[in-house]
Amino acid sequence: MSQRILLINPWIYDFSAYDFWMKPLGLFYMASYLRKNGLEVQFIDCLDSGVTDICSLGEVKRPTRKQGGQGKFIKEKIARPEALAGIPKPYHRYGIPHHVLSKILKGSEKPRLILITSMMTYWYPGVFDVISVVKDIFPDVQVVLGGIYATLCYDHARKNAGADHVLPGPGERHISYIINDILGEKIRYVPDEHDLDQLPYPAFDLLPAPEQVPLLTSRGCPFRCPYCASKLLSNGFDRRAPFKVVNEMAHWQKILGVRNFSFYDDALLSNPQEMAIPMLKEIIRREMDCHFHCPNGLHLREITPEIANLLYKAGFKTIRFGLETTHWKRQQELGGKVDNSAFERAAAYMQEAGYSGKDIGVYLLCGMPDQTAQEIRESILYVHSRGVKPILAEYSPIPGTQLWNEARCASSYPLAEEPLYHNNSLLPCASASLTTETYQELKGLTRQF
Ligand code: B12
Repeated sequence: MSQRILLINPWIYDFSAYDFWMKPLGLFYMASYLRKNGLEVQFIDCLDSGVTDICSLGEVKRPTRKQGGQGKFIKEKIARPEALAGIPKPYHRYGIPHHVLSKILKGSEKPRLILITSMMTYWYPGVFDVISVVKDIFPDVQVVLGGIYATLCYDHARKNAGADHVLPGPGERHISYIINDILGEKIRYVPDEHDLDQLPYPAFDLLPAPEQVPLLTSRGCPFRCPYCASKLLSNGFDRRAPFKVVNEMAHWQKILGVRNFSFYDDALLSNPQEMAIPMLKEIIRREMDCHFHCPNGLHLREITPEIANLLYKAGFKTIRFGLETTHWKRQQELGGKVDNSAFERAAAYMQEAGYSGKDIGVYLLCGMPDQTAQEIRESILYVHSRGVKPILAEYSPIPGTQLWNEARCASSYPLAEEPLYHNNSLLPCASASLTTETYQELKGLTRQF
């Protein structure tokens, strides 16, 4: 048996999926802690989009990719799980073909341990399938499952995943257990999950041909939005030193030649004197010549003319703001982070800084319990009227969040029994006025921009 630890990013099984700068950042952090402890690692990316020679191993069509690290995944139509049998929409496996994973595993030496990550709670079938493939090929190698699904649906994962260990929460907490107790090795390095500047860089060198790499300037979030699971995933709000974040960008630019970076932070702009302003000034001072993408949404209340100008000059290309709704009452219910005047100011400052309206996407929640189609329509029209682009963010109910009980009552699906029903494309908590037809009409309205 080799001394290698195998890390796997599993398939996505869903009705639709698109690669918006997606990378398994948590798994790459785990890989770097294992290396710091003297262990060898191997990485298999089931979501490889065919940019590497994985494509040549199977008879797969190369998916269309866009410059900068986004694009389509390889996909194959598969049967819907029984719980979704009544949904008349095609269902797919996104990522490398099934037989390609088996082929790669069969061609690999038996690893000492296998670590698998997980993302959306409703993507668990892809995780389970990977576990069953690895168990078929390496029946006596222990499998450890972690990540977001494993944390938010711990009992479900323990009962059904087929993993030997399910470790919820930040992986930093489990490194000693993995190394001492599972591998029986002596631990040399224990990461401190709150001291982010001391953590080794995620092991992105394991990516064969990265188009982009994700960055985290912080863990956790200072806000407590009732629909969000952030505090269940990492409590508190820890930040790195802004200069060290820029050092990391320069490192990847030099080592991997990447010029595109995506931010995965929950609150990148919060308290901007502390992070955004010094970081942006440093990017500009060093003339980094990179492109930055913020698919996860920025807090528009923090936008001032100075920040808008810095974002533009630093090369922030993909701007997404979280507005949620333009209805005052719901804005208050969702924590009062933003109001329409803050949105109007931010939209104007960004356009004055040089952004065109189509560069600025504004996320609007859609399908919240009790949310009428009319509220969503008015929000879309309001965003349009300020010359920027509305984007619907379909609500996904998450166990343990403040809204969970309300979501369960509002839904006709048994959300607590079956995580597949958390799927945002089912609009599982939509009110009666948000029918499939109305939703399609609203989607069309967003595109009329
Ligand atoms: C960045 C992000 C995205 C990115 C993609 C990220 C990716 N990796 O692919 C983008 C912007 C594309 C995205 C999209 C969406 N997202 Co999102 N996203 C996040 C976010 C903010 C960060 C995830 C992350 O990478 N964190 C950083 C890494 C370091 O943390 P991590 O992966 O959790 O890893 C740690 C641990 O989990 C653990 N770990 C991880 N792997 C392993 C493995 C082992 C073996 C072990 C032991 C430990 C371990 O250790 C790691 C280090 O501590 C989370 C919220 C959050 N705070 O986590 C939401 C979150 C996951 N997203 C969510 C949602 C709702 C969505 C959308 C549906 C939003 C929408 N309405 O459109 C879409 C769906 C995308 C789709 N259908 O294609 C929900 C989850 C919903 C659910 N039911 O599961 C979350 C939790 C936010 C929320 N609302 O609460 N998202």
